Amino acid sequence: MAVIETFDKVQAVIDEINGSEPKTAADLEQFRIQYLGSKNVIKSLFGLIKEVPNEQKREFGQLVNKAKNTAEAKFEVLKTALESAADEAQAADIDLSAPGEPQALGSRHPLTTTMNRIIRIFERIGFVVEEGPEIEDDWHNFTAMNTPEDHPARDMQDTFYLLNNTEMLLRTHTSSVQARTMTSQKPPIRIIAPGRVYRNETISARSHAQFHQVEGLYIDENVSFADMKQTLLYFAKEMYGPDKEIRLRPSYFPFTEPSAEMDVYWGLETETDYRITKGTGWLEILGCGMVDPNVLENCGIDSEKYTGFAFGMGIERQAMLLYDVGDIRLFFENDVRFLKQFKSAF
Ligand code: 2NM
Repeated sequence: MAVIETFDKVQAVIDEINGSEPKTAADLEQFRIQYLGSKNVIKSLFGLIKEVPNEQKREFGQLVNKAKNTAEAKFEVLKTALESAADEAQAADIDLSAPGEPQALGSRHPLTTTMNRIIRIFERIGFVVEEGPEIEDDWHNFTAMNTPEDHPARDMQDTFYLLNNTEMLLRTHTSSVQARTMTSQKPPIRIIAPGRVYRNETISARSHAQFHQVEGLYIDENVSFADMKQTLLYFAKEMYGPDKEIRLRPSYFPFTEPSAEMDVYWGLETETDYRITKGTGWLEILGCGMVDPNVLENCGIDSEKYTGFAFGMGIERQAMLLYDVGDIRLFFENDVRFLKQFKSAF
């Protein structure tokens, strides 16, 4: 082949590249295979260099490189043009005046919103949330809590033990979280422990084998029963209204001494008020007391130096009162017809 023809051949390929006008993605792919693919035309042009005299090899190489660069640049331009054409075509299909797609927003579970309300009230006066495992050991759930070996709560009838390890159980209260905190932190301790607990109960409209609790604990030097009373009065007013009154009645828990039940004055205006307060106007809300020195010592806290108060409340009962829910089982069935009635934001 004459040298001049070799140069012409390269120039012809360059002209061909410049002249080609792929219209579709398939055309563009053809173009790519032909000029940029692994067996492309330009590679074969490089092969012709052996037919070019030495003094012209440099010029020839430059021309083939030009072919290569032209192909690459053209490919990029064509690709971008095809892509934006595709975008435009798609955009033309969109009706900008059409209403938006509805986003199905879920709602929080009423037990969650009730717990969150309680948490916020205590957070505002310096309590912090602590959490712990639902599968707990006997020590954190019972022994640390001063619960005697023969206490009925320890009975298989009342507590779910793990079949393969009877040292382990489903926690019956979140006091186990308090035990974990007392053994791992130094006073002052000011915590609330919200969470799910389990008791081996027959399931009915009024009781369930799983329920939720918020417990609280405050340990420091000179914490008194009066501190407890004021803290719980503040809680009752925040939770149920600023005009609310409370009363404490003596009670018993293994982990507190003295112990009390707290009632909130609910009123006696409606028939429902009569029913839920059994005609007294007073509603039992929580249990409380001064932490028994044995509990402090069990958890490694000097009971000569520190005192504390603790309280615990069930969430389901409060949610049933707040939202007028008549059957505790509704909380655990996850029926959307029930759940979607609650649209609270927190
Ligand atoms: C209640 C009632 C009274 C309580 C006690 C403790 C701890 F860890 F300090 F011993 N935590 N929670 C307590 C006290 C719980 O629930 C009805």
